Amino acid sequence: MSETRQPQGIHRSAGPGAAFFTLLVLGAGILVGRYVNLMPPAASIEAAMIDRLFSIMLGIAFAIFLLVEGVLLYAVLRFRRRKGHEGEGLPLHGSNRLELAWTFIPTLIVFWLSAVSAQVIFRLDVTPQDPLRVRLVARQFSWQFEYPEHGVTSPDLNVPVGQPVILELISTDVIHSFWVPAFRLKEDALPMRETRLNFTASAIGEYPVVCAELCGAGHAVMRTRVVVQGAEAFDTWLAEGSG
Ligand SMILES: [Cu+2]
Repeated sequence: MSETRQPQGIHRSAGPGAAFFTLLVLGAGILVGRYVNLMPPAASIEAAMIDRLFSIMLGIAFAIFLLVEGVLLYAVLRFRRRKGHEGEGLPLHGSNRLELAWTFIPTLIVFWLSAVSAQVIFRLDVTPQDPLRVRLVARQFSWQFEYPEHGVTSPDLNVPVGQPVILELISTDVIHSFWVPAFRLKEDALPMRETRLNFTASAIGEYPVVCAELCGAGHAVMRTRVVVQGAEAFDTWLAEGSG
């Protein structure tokens, strides 16, 4: 029994068990990234690239979770105190190879994810052609959407499907955050400084708008909706609102 606790036994190379475990971790990460979907159905053109990025991150996070918890469980079971063993455990002093690996590989992953994320951010920031301009005034605890070119004001956001929208956000008091889960988009509304959000709705329907920044006692009820309509229905809505 005691030979399994010799120091030289610790440094033997990883066997087929480790190879199988590595494959399991990678496979599970790929499956989770590919098939687990935590968000509501997408309703904007921008959603596809954000979902892709999120899936990659979820897959990597799940693989790392399995790896860490798996190694932890293995260590707990394999190196537990056994009957008849008294006294201290083995005097182990780490492994340079292992420490280099768990420093270098996550660093590479983080740099790569930063680069991919930056790409998405830059693509979201491109000013679209022929946009509909909507101004959003956020206050404790409501949203107000203004269509300055049409003299219309509304408590919910109405947009035509397929047409790019530039939303210009401002707050009259504290910081709020305009979030449409179905669009996968979120932008802060700040006092004193205008922010901007570009999007194109891709599916007709109604989608919740949530304030995602704790902004006071009524924060939880600071909700409204986005109504995405066909071009004609939207024009009718505008005409009724301005009339
Ligand atoms: Cu708010």
